[in-house]
Amino acid sequence: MKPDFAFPYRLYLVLSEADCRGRNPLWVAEEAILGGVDIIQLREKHASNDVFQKKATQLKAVTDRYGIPLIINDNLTVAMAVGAFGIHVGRQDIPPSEVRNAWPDCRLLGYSIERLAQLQHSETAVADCLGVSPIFRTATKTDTIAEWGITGIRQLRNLTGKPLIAIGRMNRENVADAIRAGADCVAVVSAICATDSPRTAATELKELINNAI
Ligand code: TZP
Ligand code: MG
Repeated sequence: MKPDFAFPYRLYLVLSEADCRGRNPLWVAEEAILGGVDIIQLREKHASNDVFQKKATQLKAVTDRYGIPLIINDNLTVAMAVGAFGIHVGRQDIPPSEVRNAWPDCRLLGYSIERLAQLQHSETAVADCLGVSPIFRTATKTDTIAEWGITGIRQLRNLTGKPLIAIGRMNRENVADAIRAGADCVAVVSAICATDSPRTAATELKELINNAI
């Protein structure tokens, strides 16, 4: 199916301080933006609300400067408090319908899809876009169910008009395949955060994505 709307983001950075090799995540974010990242999600699994909100406020100052949307992972309180662009939730988090009720101003509501049956759930219908999670097993997130693989993207593309975000060990070797299979966007952690030059990494990924469209 064709996507319900033209998803305006191609390269999506998922940022956690722990994945930045001791470097300042704000520096990583800015370098990644300068390299071509279109959208950034802050994902801080172990931070308290206060710490998460402080990091989100600091990051929003950077993303605002470049007109880049900031998405908050899981935490609705933080997302609303900092005036984020949106939120990304998974099956163990606050359901998308509750996000909509509590936060009508949310401009991008992402939901992770981990198995095919989830496509039929009413909560999936509420989301603006779907994280296809994971495309490949990754050390960055180990509590995943099964790999979709590139064929999984193709399968989902045939079944839903929701914009699809491919995530999970996406890198220079496979981003073009994901786009050609029907992903609208590719999300990465390590392929940008764990490299010596996040800016160069983002530039290379963006070029590969653009050439595959
Ligand atoms: N959700 C599914 S896989 C993943 C998330 C947050 C981590 C992706 O990290 P990497 O390093 O790009 O494989
Ligand atoms: Mg989650």
